[in-house]
Amino acid sequence: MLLDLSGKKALVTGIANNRSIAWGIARQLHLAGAELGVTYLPDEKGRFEAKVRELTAPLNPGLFLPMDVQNPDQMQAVFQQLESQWGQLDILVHCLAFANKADLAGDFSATTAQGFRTALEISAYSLTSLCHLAKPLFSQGASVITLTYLGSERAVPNYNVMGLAKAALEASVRYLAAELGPEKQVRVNAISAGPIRTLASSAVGGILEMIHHVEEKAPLRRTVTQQEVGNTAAFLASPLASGISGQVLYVDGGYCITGL
Ligand code: 0WD
Repeated sequence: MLLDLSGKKALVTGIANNRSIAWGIARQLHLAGAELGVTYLPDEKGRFEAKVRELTAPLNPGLFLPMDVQNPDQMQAVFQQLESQWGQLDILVHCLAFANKADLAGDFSATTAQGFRTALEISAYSLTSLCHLAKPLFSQGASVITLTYLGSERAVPNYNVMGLAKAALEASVRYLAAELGPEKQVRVNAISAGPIRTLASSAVGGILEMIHHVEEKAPLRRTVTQQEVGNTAAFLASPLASGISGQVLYVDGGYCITGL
C-alpha cells in the first residue's frame, strides 16, 4: 500500500460528533492502519463522552481521555497516559477551535478582551501547549497537523476574532516547524479547509451563504468533505509528505485562488 500508517500512534483531538472534521481524519488514519488515541471535551453531564465513545468505538481507540485545552492538569494527564501506554507519538492532530458566539457575527470592533483571549487561547495557543507536552514523545519523522481557514488572511464576513486566532495558529505552525524539525525531523503543517457544516461552523454567522458562495465560485464548484480533509491529513501524516513542513495546505476545492 502506498499510504501505510500501520504501527503509527496517532492522537486525535476535536471529535464532537459524526460531522466533525476530526472524525473524518480519525477514520482515514484508521483506514491507513494507524492506532488511535482520542480525546474529547468533557462536559458536566458526560454527554459528550458517551457520544464520542460510541462514535469512535468501531475504530478501537487505544486511548480515550477527556481533555479541555484550558485545563493544564487534563492535558498533562493525557500525555502521561500516552507515555506509559505508547512511549512515543507519531501523529498529533489538533482539530479544535472556539470563540464566543457573540464574537462570530456583527462588528469586529466590538470584540471584547475576554472574547479575544478565549478565542486565541483555545484555538491557537493550544497547539503550542500540545506540542510542548508532546515534544519528548515525538518519534523520528512525527507529524503534527492542525486545521485552519481562509479567514486568517481575508476579512471573511462574521469570522471576525476567529480570523485572528487562525492567523496566530498559522504563525505558530511556522515557529513550531522551525523548532521541531532539526532534531527529529518532526513536521508541522496546517490544512486550510473550505467551509463544511459542523457544530463549530454553525456558530459562525451566515455559514450557509458562505457554503453556497463556494459552490458557485470554487473551481471545483463544490465544497469539500470531511473525508477529503481526512485523506489530506493521512497524506501529511505519512512519509509521502516527508519533505513538507511549516505549510498551510488548502483543501477547499480551489476557492482560495478565485477573485471571488
Ligand atoms: O467549515 C468548517 N467546519 C471549518 C473548520 C473550515 C476550516 C477549518 N475548520 C477548523 C475549525 O476551526 C477547527 O479548528 O476545523 C477544526 C474542527 O472544527 P469542526 O470539525 O468544524 O467543528 P466541531 O465538530 O464542532 O469540532 C470542534 C471541537 C469542539 O466542538 P464544539 O462545537 O462543541 O465546541 O473542538 C473541541 C470540541 O470538541 N473544543 C475543545 N476541545 C478541547 N478543549 C475545546 C476545548 N477548550 N473547545 C472546543
